[in-house]
Amino acid sequence: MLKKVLIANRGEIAVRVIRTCREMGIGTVAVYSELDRNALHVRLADEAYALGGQTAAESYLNTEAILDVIERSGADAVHPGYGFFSENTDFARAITSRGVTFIGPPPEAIEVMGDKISSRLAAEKAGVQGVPGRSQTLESFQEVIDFGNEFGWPVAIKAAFGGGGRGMKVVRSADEAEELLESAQREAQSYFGRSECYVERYLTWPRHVEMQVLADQHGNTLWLGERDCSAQRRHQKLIEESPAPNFPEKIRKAMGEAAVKVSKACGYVNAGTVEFLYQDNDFFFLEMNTRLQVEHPVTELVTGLDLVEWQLRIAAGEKLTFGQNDIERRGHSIEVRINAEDPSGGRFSPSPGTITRFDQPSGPGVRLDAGYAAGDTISQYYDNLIAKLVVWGDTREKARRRLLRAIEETVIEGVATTLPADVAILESEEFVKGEHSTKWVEEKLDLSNLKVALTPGVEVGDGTVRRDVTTEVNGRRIEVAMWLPEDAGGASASTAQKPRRAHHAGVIGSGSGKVTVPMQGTIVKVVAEVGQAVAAGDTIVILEAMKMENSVNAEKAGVVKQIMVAAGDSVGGGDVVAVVE
Ligand code: MV4
Repeated sequence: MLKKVLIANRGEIAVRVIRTCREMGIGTVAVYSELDRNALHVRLADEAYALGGQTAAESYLNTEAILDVIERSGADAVHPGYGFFSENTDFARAITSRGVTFIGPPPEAIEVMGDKISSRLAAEKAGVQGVPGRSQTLESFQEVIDFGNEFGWPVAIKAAFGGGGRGMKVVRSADEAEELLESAQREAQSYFGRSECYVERYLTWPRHVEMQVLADQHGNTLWLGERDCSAQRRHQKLIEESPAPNFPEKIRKAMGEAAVKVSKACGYVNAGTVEFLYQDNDFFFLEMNTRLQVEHPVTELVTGLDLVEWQLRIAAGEKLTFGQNDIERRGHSIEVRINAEDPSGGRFSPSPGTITRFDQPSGPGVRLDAGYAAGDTISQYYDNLIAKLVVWGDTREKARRRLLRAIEETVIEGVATTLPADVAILESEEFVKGEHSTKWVEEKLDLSNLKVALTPGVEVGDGTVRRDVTTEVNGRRIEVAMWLPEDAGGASASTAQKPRRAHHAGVIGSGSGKVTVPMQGTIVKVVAEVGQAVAAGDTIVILEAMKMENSVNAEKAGVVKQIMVAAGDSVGGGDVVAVVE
């Protein structure tokens, strides 16, 4: 077995890996950036080493610094978590050439699955269908037109070396083909450094269903069950569950077997996920994620397996001790992601800051995987996932109600969170019926009136901060919210007792007619037009920064007088991108 594992990651996934290592008696080595010197993953690890730097590139992506820590700590294996080095074959090869185990798949499998055309071909070779399409690079827009005329419109143009939905274009008719192919190639070049694109039939109302697999080094590959991740917004998953609702057992089995075939076709070892689009009782291979995923706990709760434990045992060369027929799936599990984002009006703007209070939910069937505790700061430099709240229930409806109960118990102050949006989704009729698709959150779910009380501890734009206080009037306990000057300090906050109902909230901008971007990044879309009347909160442009798309919104109502940027422009923090008067 492995003796000492270095976790080349931070936040909740580093904490997750450390926990299983401790249970297995394996030593843990944390690494940290300057901002994470006292982060939760650092506090929980046996040993921790500074990488220096603040941004991901300076710290968690600094190969030399991590190789140096491997050497100094004597770690015999590295768990990459997700993101960062998890799908980086140069890193994997660099450590294995030093005799250190990479807890993940062989680099060749990562490479086959890293490129959309080669992964489509690998799936096809294994007898698993992708969305009907052409597994070749497009040479001219005429090929798009010919394909649409043969298979029907709309069609999707995708970047061969892309991912995460970026650069995908939906072509509704032949006359759009030329312009959209050019724009897809341009975007592919700028995002991924390769302009090659290919064409597929576009599915209009698909669900995202993915299949978890485990493969050992001895040729045993098993499927564990699916996760439905259809509740997404701009390719950011919000809620995941297992099993998928309204999903026939026959299809589950066929999808599981397809996932095993795809895994074997690329020589896969360790934990992996095969993604499918599911529509009209048919499923199509989309891509394979060659890492542990954020939403892995829902599979753990229905199967009773510890996926990190199996990642470690497989990496150490152990055989799977169970077969396909031994895997039981019981009940239903749902996970919500708690991000430091303000979902007011459906905008999901980043809300970095210090968590001043964090009351964690507990009770039957509740699991919280957090990367932070009260007093910790969510930095603008990293992913803003604070925690994942995961529940188990014996039916989907019981799990859903349990999750709503657990969310009510959760109190996070100091930063706004996505919990109000999670509640809106969990309470919506479509989610209750399990009829939502990948486009439902963006196109159907109305979050514009999201009823958000303001989060205690978050400055609301006029210099005041909400503080909650409990009083007693005629012997009855009453909760009172007060808006006090920001500099009145947290003293009154500390006297606050937990509200009977948690308030999950957002921040409302006040304001100026100048629309500025909060941080450095790239404009990916200009949404508003000059001359357009906008309300406070309406999106003007979309900014991509730190791998996230952020809506940049009008702070006041008026008419858009000027727009200074175009899609593709780089901007710096504080730059004025539009004027509303
Ligand atoms: C599609 C599609 C419909 N038809 N391909 C978006 C992310 C990328 N990995 C693939 N994506 C899609 N590909 C065809 N032929 C719809 C999506 C899609 C989507 C897929 C999975 C999860 C969420 C999504 C949200 C919007 C679009």
